[in-house]
Amino acid sequence: MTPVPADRLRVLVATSNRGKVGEIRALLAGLPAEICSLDGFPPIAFPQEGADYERNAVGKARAVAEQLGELALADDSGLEVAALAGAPGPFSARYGGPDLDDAARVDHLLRELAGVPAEQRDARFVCLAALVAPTGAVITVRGECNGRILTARRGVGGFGYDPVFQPDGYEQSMAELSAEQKNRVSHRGRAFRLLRERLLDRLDALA
Ligand code: ITT
Repeated sequence: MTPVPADRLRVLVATSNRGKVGEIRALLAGLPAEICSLDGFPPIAFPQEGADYERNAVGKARAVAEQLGELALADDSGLEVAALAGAPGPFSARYGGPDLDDAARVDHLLRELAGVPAEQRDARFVCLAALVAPTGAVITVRGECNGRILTARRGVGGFGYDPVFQPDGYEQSMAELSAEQKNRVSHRGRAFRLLRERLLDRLDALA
């Protein structure tokens, strides 16, 4: 582990999703904090995820904070599709079955929405981010991004459901946006801009 200068915080990101780590690093760039993935740290026992984004995010971050004794950050996110009564929501990572990859989950979503007309394809991404300190202190923030589900993939950027999600106000899919454009509009971008403000307010207390 790299030693951290005394004036910098180290924050471990409690996720196994590489797409998220890259976005979170960019979103927290410039803070006096080193943002680390869990690579190279001992394995963590995470709690089972359920139907509540906040509980899931806090559970993931708390597991790392308690087991490694470090400041930990987690993101629980999901895609809520109006025509599916808000599904898959917090179960987005397991939509269609536990063994599918991102591409197969997108295929499953497109099949489920086959024949649903454009005006009924509204959806939103939700991101709940939680920062948990080894002392037990918790900060949570939430961000949302409204849009609609396309009928076919477009673009190769981002990850997960990005190729079939078109954010409101854009002609492109989320996967056709640059990383900077996605961060400006995305659920994660919105949540982490709030987290950044809250962190800056409390840096002294957390250090
Ligand atoms: P961790 O729990 O290890 O962080 P995960 O991928 O299982 O990783 P979640 O439980 O939060 O994460 O599940 C989120 C699901 O929603 C997952 O399938 C993602 O691919 C998808 N998702 C989240 N944010 C997304 C984004 O910005 N663009 C596209 N899909 C996204």
